[in-house]
Amino acid sequence: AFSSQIRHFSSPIDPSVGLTDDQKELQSVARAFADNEFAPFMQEWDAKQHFPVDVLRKGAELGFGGLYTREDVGGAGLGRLDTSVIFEALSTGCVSTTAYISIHKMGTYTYGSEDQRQKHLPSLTSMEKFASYCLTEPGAGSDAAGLSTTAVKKGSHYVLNGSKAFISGGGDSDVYLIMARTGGAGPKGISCFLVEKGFKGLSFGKKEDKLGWNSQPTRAVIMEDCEVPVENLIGAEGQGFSIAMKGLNGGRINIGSCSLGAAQASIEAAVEHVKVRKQFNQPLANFQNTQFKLADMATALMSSRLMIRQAATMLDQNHPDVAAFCAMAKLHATDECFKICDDALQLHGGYGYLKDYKVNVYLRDSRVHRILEGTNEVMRMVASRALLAD
Ligand code: FAD
Ligand code: 2MC
Repeated sequence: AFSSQIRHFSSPIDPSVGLTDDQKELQSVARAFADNEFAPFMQEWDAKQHFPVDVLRKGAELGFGGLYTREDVGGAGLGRLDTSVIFEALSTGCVSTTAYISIHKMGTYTYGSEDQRQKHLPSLTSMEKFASYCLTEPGAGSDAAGLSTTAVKKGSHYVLNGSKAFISGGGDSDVYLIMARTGGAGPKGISCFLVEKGFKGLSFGKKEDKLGWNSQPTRAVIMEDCEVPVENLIGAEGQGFSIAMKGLNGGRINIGSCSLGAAQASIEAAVEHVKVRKQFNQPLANFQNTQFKLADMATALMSSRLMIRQAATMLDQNHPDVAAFCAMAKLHATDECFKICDDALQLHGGYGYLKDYKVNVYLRDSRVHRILEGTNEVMRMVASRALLAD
């Protein structure tokens, strides 16, 4: 499905450096889609809190709805490094919309049976239906294994009670991958369920008003004696936390990739601005502060991209330390790229603070990447535990 002209950049922040010809091709298709379908509308979607369902479906025609899902159910069958390259390119056009595609993918990511795959995945990879990933609760954010939503088996159904907080796509999605407790306290007592919109006892909270990520809705997901057929249990009872964590390793790479795209686009915007804007009778680009700032931003983008791509490769290779690699890459890339967006805004002066300019959207959208998919403090926890393990 992927075909387009390869785009040639000539710049020290060229994101195609080191990629294979196939990956460069995927990248140029994604960047063209971002330039044509996302970028012209990003600010309007942000201002109006518009969820661009039609554009997402158009992207699914190119394979974006199931990038690393197998081809038998409509996926593109790509690897995690390929996917990272695509998410980075898409994010240059709209971080928030790209990040939703990643979360949809996490909701689609299933260790389910062949029957479950064939039943649910074709309509998710085509984005005819949308998916959400539901781990966080009001009382269990960083301490995800402390979740208290319960699932009790009664005949042919599990009955779920509890609520999930901050669910991306919540209310609009058709399918909810929900972690709930079937056993005792801690991670081993958690199971994973596929809950469909319309199931009795499933409802949603109000749409949250957010600093960024405005092109996708966020709502609480509420279960009150919600009846879920036993065939919608994903994997076996007790495997839910492991399924959730494995999904998050890839999610953390994807979110880091979205930060790379925000940083790339912010640097591109800053470079353009400082060449044109004059103060003290010369372009801002003439000042050494501007030059050194841009050099530092490019260096930070490069180190972030290398870490994200290395971790994505570790994920492709199923490396035993993959959780720590993904955590360290997410920590570094999301912190550094947020700073790059902030520096780009600073180089724009007062104009950067105006919503007419895109840099403030990249800044607001990428701020939350330091919080969700595990806060950057939790990333330090994951990395240090791996370092100190016996
Ligand atoms: P808390 O856990 O209360 O943390 C508050 C602060 O305390 C943080 O700085 C944290 O790092 C720190 N802290 C906590 N414990 C420790 C510790 N032991 N040591 C040091 N510091 C600590 N979740 C989903 O399941 N699905 C989604 O689709 C989803 N989408 C989201 C979309 C948005 C826009 C947002 C904002 C959140 C989303 N989340 C989602 C939830 C997100 O994953 C959580 O917000 C995040 O994991 C942090 O949990 P918390 O908000 O409860 O913060
Ligand atoms: N990959 C694979 N396995 C993992 C893992 C990972 N990233 N993280 C933990 N595990 C395993 C761990 O190895 C252990 O397995 P075993 O018992 O076989 O040894 C099991 O899970 C339990 O782990 P811990 O003993 O470390 O459990 P603890 O409760 O102490 O800490 C912690 C777990 C803090 C790492 C986990 O709760 C966490 O990641 N919290 C952050 C939650 C989070 O990321 N939420 C994001 C929600 S989604 C979102 O924000 C979106 C926008 C979609």
